[in-house]
Amino acid sequence: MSYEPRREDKFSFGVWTCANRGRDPFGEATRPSMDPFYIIRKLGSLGVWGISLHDNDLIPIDASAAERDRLVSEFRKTLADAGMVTAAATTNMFYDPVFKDGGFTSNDGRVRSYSIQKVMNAIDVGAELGADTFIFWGGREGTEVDFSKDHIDSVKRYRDALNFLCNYVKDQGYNMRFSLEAKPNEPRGDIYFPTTGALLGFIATLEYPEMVGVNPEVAHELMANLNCCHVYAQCMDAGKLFLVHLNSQKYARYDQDLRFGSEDIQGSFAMVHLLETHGFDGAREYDAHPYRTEDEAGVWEFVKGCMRNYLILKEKAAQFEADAEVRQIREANNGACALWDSVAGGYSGDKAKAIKAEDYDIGAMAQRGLGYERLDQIACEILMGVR
Ligand code: XLS
Ligand code: MG
Repeated sequence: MSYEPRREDKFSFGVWTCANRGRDPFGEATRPSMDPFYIIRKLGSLGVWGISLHDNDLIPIDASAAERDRLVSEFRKTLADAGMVTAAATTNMFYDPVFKDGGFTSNDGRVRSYSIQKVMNAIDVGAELGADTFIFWGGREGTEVDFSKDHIDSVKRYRDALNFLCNYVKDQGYNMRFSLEAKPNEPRGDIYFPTTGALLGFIATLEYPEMVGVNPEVAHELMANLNCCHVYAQCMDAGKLFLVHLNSQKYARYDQDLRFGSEDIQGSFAMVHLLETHGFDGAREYDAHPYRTEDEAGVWEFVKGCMRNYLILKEKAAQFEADAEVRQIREANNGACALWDSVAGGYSGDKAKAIKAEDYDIGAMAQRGLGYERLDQIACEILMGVR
């Protein structure tokens, strides 16, 4: 296999990932800036299907209306020429100092209403660029000082904001859904809705829950010490996995946003295996950035590496699924049971009686080894390239 990305692979990159100049809290930028149009053309030539963008990745926060219109139409044209799509749009509600204590959850009502204005404008841009998904990552929505906000008010304000914005989308007749992204901390000491599970609970309280899903990011889940593959699975079951933000992360650190597959190969394999074996059809979006050590050539190596690693792991997932020994181990463990089938078929009093009346030899049931040492070793050997 060539591992050459094709549009059908639905790989997408945030414009900000390639535009990242390597600035960090301790050091200046190490790369010159690249304009978004150049980034799109380059990504298109590398087989990328879509891009995502924050409003201010394209339009400066103080741009005039004419400047905004010019940039949006040039962006549209560049995308069309490159044969690409806008996978998602979002709002930058974290960079400008006005958001230093949050947008929707700021204590200042004028900051909250300015946030609604900024998001509505960004939604308009997203709609003009053909995005059907709009991301909300509330990086400044949180606290360092827990006595600085009424947290119940914060939840209510977040809900009021999202309800208002869902109504705005409907009112405009846009074909657009919202995707919420969790992160436990950074840049705030604590960010509201720190995990995807917290967001799923919150979504159920919104006015239009069917319009709202999630885009869990690998590094964010690992920062919260969670298993991202399990997170994806629960979201898929709930019909809420709108897109994924892929990257890699060393254990228990800050948000490193490393090239997908560069760390935790087995965890990355598990995610690709899940997405591919269950026919996930959303964008495989990379939200990561090149090492600070890289020049422009390194940026494109980073882009190619993210997609290539995914495709290699996809091939390995298919190999794992086709492996006769893997099948044997699974079959040996998949004990059929008519009583269980009756549970899955729904409750009845008679079924309850039958299950209660059954004699379970739990000693015998517990005795058999399950072969997971072997199963994991097979996965390791496939991943290490010797099987
Ligand atoms: C930051 C987030 C951010 C969102 C989009 O940690 O991942 O990049 O995905 O605003
Ligand atoms: Mg992200």
